[in-house]
Amino acid sequence: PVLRYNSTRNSPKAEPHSRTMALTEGRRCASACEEGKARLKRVSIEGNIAVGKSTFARLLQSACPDWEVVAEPVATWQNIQSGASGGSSECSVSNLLQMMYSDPQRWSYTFQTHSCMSRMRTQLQPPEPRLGRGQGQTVQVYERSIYSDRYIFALNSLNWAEFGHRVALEGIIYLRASPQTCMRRLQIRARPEERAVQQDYLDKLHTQHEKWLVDRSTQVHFESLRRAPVLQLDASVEFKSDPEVQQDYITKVKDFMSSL
Ligand code: UDP
Ligand code: D5M
Ligand code: MG
Repeated sequence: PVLRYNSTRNSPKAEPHSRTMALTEGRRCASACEEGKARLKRVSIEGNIAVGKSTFARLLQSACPDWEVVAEPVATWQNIQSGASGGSSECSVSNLLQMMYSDPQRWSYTFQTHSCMSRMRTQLQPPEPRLGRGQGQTVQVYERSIYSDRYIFALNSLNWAEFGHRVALEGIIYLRASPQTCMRRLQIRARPEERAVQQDYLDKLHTQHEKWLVDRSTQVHFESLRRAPVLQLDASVEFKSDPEVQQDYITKVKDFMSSL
């Protein structure tokens, strides 16, 4: 199941914090939801590990309850259930995130395939009927996308041609911060699986983000993605605890969404 930040049918395996984010329905997303163009807008939030994507996604969902903000399914990667086999009714649970960090040579490919398929499922999921519909606009915001798997982590190449426009993005929000800031936040968050993450790994991922979303020098295989506008937000500031910055960023996202 897709993990939504304010869904009434949220998965029990959503990250604990995402489950606590039931939000007040009924508030409206003034500029974008009411004045935007009449169509589906799909945008992803991209950025390095621990830059603050989930934190920002929650803020966005609170400010725009009509939008569908979808969490990265990390909690499901930490709880992969393999079904019963050979007549046994037992079902085992594995932490694929842990396995990938502990033995990348053995598990990276499996992890890439799995994470990419789970994101694909998310992006192919039709929008939930929400308040904003009927007002002429439906907005879906994903925490990362299938393109992060491809252009940031793995350059892995599933044959996506067959999905074409069904997984297209109209825009990208790039939360940009130095890899040193991300390392500091990663340590604050202290996920056990990420204890072995080194600074140079975050440096490399930062370079990949910059090439893809700032220099735009990554060779991108999809015409629509090459043209997708990027909204850059400075995530090096402590937006989590600064309501003024939050307000400014939410306004920027709404304006960006209206422009798409
Ligand atoms: N964080 C912070 N200040 C900020 C944004 C995030 O201290 O302005 C912290 C947040 O509370 C968490 C860590 O940084 O402990 C990583 O944030 P998050 O899980 O949102 O990052 P993601 O990996 O989703 O990008
Ligand atoms: O990212 C979630 C965690 O999952 C973080 O440790 C990075 C890892 N991740 C996500 N996608 C991939 C791919 N495709 N390959 C390798 N590792 C991946 P966070 O930034 O914390 O939300
Ligand atoms: Mg996250």
